[in-house]
Amino acid sequence: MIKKLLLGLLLASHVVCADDGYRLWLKYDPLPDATQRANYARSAGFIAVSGNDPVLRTAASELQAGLQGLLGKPVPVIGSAAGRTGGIVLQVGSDPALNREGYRLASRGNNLVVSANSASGVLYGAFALLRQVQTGASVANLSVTSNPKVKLRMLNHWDNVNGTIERGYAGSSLWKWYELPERIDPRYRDYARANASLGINGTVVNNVNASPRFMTDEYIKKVAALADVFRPYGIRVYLSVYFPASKVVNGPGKPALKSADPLDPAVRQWWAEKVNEIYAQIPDFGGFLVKANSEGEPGPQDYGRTHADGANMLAEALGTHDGVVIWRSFVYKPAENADRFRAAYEEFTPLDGKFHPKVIVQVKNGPIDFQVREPFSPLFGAMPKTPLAMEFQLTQEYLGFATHMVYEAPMFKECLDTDTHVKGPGSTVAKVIDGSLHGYEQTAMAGVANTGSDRNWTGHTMGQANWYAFGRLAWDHTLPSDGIAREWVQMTLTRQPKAVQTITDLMMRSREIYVNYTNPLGLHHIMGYGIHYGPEPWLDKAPRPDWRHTYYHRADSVGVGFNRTATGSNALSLYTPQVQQQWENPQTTPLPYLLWFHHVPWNQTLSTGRSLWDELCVRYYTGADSVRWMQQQWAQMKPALDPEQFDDVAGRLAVQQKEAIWWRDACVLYFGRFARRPIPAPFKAPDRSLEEVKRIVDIYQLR
Ligand code: BDP
Repeated sequence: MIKKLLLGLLLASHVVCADDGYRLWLKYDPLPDATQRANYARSAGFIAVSGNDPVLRTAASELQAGLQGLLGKPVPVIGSAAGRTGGIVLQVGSDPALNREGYRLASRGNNLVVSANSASGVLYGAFALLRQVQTGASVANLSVTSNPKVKLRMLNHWDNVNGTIERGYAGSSLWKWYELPERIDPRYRDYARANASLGINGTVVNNVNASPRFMTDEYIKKVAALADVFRPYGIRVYLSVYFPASKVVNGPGKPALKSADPLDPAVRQWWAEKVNEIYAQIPDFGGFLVKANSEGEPGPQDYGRTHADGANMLAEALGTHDGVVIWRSFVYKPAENADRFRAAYEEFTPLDGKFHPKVIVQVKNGPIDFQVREPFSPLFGAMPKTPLAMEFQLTQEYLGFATHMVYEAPMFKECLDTDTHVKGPGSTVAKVIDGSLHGYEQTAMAGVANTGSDRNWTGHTMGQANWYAFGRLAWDHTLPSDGIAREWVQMTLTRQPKAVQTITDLMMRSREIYVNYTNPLGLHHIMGYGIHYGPEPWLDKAPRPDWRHTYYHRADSVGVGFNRTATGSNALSLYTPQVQQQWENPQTTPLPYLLWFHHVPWNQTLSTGRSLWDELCVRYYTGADSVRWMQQQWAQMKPALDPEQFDDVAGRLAVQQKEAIWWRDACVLYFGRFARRPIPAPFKAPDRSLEEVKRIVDIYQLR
């Protein structure tokens, strides 16, 4: 009786208690339906696990905590299932159907068996089983096998020593460097749990614009303390490297060098010793991430060497340690008439085949820089002898920070599912990344993290879905975006079927809506200078030509857009003929990519039957109007949601609505000066002038 009463109270408190979002998708509140709880409970009488492997122990304790919460009853962890039925058995074995981290969930007799070829595999299986229960899926006659398609599934934190996060919008860094290694914030463990639940197995803890401090003994100790927390969750730490660290970091017991030339034996020796120092403290250290000769960061080219020379030097320094060098391809040189689109391709393709086997080249999804929509980077498919990793950005640097709701999975999938045609039809970007196209040994996918010290981790509640979706897609890029969204909503926000459907729909449309009111038809790089927030298409002064926004949209009295065909920069020629064919003719280029490749006359009729100018206006206006629709949809969800989570999103949507109009007005007023055409009916011209809108940007950026 008392037990029933307590459970009742627990269930009731779940409905009225405000949820601050801290628990992410690992809430484990009791399932509301008693029959369902009883059904699951019949298969969860115990959790059997033998041995003391820390990762296996984590699997058991996570499963225990999760099931106890969801089923509202204790689930004992025991050493062996011998002679017992009606429970869950965790097992490491040797299963030819599984790779190193894959798992199998199977009903065997009256038990549920979670098996894998490694303890990490069992951990991922345990979380998969929890997900079944969290989303109300049946566990009867269970038969699931799942293998990760990519080996290194990692977050990249752009976190600085002083606690700030480059492009972070959810508070300050999670890592309290000033307290480490002595004090371990409990949040580090919760961070690891969340990642492990998705199969993320690596984390680069510091900014790619790296401080040399991370190569000092003092910081290696701090990083080692984090690694100790993450290890039982199957997560390895990596460090971003300041390439000339050998010139600034002393000791232990020796002064810094005069050089960072990767071919200088003293420099090579310095790195070999540094690597040994790191591995002495972090035996499972994952390796290095490097941004070199890019945006002012130093690199091997400062010594007349190539990216391959630099990367290979670090790879050789890793020696026999089990680590990798992840070298970023995000580079571009200042050159007045060049097209930044071509830069990475031109620097990296000549180096194909020249990299050490421990090197992976990490490529941003598009050729420019995490814009709201980009064609896939032409490097994908063009470096068959070099493992290429995908770099996605979860933090919404160009997608409205933590204010605008943009569910990113469809954007990630759009890139992954695109056909490069390099080895005939079906040569998708995903197949380049997962190694199946070129037989890469190393495979990796990275997401630039959107986490921070905000209580709900990501600022915008809905931002959690981007972390979630990235992890799920890094595990299996064939998962559908809507399925991932649905899962996340059920685990995080509500289990009410109608609300799950409505919110999933909202999420699925959110990115296209954002594209429409900011950069429709393939416009790109017209956001606020430096801050990368709000509209600033008029920007025509900046230290580099390719930081000016007029460089990207090229609006004039004839039309708008960047001609990247043979009559322009010819960046299109970097793709296979089949891809070129899709994008070379302005009459047939799919509208989302039109202005990426063509300078299109304002009066040209598009496939929609409207002129370019009219179509642009339709997109800006309907895009902004759609945010009202999002607000309305969200408002209707109130009864199904926790009040704090409801309010958080409702408030941010209100700002988004105001700012969608800001974007719309700025862009139609600015481009309208070139097009010299009226805003088409039924839309009304903005009731403010371009000068007024420009002032908003100035105030916003405090310039
Ligand atoms: C740009 C960001 C900048 C990063 C850079 C990078 O604005 O802060 O350092 O990407 O990826 O988009 O290195």
